[in-house]
Amino acid sequence: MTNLFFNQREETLSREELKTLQNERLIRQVRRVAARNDFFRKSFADAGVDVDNFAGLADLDKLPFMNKITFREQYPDKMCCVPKTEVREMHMSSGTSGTPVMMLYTANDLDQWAECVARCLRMAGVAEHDVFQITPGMGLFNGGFGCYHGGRKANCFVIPAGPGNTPRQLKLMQDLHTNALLCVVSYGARILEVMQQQNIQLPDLKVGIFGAETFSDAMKEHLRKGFGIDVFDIYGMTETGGIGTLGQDCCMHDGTHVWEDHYICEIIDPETGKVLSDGEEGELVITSLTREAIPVIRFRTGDLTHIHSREKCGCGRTHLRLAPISGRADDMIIVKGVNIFPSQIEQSLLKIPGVLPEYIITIDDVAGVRKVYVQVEAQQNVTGYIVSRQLKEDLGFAVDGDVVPPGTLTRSEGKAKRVVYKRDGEVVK
Ligand code: DLL
Repeated sequence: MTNLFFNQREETLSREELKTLQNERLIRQVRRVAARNDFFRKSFADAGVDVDNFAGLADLDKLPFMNKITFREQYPDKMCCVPKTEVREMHMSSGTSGTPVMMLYTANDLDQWAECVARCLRMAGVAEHDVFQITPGMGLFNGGFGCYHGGRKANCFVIPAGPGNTPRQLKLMQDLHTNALLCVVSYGARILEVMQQQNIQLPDLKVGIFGAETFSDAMKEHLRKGFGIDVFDIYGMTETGGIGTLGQDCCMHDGTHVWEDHYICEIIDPETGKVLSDGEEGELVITSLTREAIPVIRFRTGDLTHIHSREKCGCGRTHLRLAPISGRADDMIIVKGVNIFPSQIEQSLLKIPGVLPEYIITIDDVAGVRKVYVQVEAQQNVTGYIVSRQLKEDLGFAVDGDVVPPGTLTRSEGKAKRVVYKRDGEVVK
């Protein structure tokens, strides 16, 4: 267990200091975006916000929400709050509707991003000069470049491997003595699988940092045991500036520390928009305090979680901790009145000895009746009956389980698509 800091002073500010800083920065940000951008000015005016007399944290709940649709409507740069000459980089997520979400960065935004990622690296025990292998794509997806900027800032030796070619990935890890590996969760599972098949030893690997997908405890355990390393859960999204901007868990593994000097977290009831108390599960809403080009003000992330603690952590950090993301509001599957998330199915499957973390969930509405079918890879000792029984026990309704041999399902190098929706047997989304 190694607990390092990248910016000890900021990471350990007292709650009072954090609150004062957030208040000042929030007032400045609200005034700045209203002065510089028509979209923000109009949306504040429509909500009746008096920007000149905006009181900061006390008035936070008066500000209107924004969401992914806002980004799509304002594509590509209608929310930009700086002159074009100040924009240095862009990233974008393709999303599901086909209209991309675009994020622009000034030089200061890139530096802020790098700082957030560098804090995450140190928090995971990645020291200066450690060898840091980056497997998310080095392109429009924020995952690759965010690690690159952060790894440079943290003075690591960076390997910008990008995704795919798993045997070469493992060879690089052996030849260059990789100490820390960062992957989209499902690609981490793929690297582990090939490592085990080829009986490769990685004695220098000490840390694995994974994210971009819901990350069940069972999957964390699978990667921790399989690689024999400490496993961390890194969080962030295109709209807040990318990977690591919303923090990560520390060596105590007791929640995700969100960098509160840069972001305000609220949890709301996704139905009513009401702000919930700590501990209550709801949708995470984020306000970015220091981003210049495209800040978010009360951005509804769609991610479901709760505030786990605002107490000082055993690692010394004071920034609040979120529970791991349980799912996205739009990923929730309702079957016979029961709400479940794909991560619960994963958690249940991985309890069965011999099951591999490769599965497809099919939701088929047959003549108006919803049926759930799970296909999972497993060793010979596991049968469809065993899978169905475990799922029934954990989820409370009947699920058709089907076991296929290891290596049957297509492996993912980026975010895995694990749920298929059908209507009367035809794929719908
Ligand atoms: O996925 C950023 C990222 C890259 C994070 C690599 C971690 C590692 P987007 O493509 O914009 O950005 O997707 C953001 O992914 O709203 C969550 O639903 C999900 N997500 C990201 N990290 C986690 C995590 C990147 N640690 C969306 N746990 C978010 C659960 C996550 N879900």
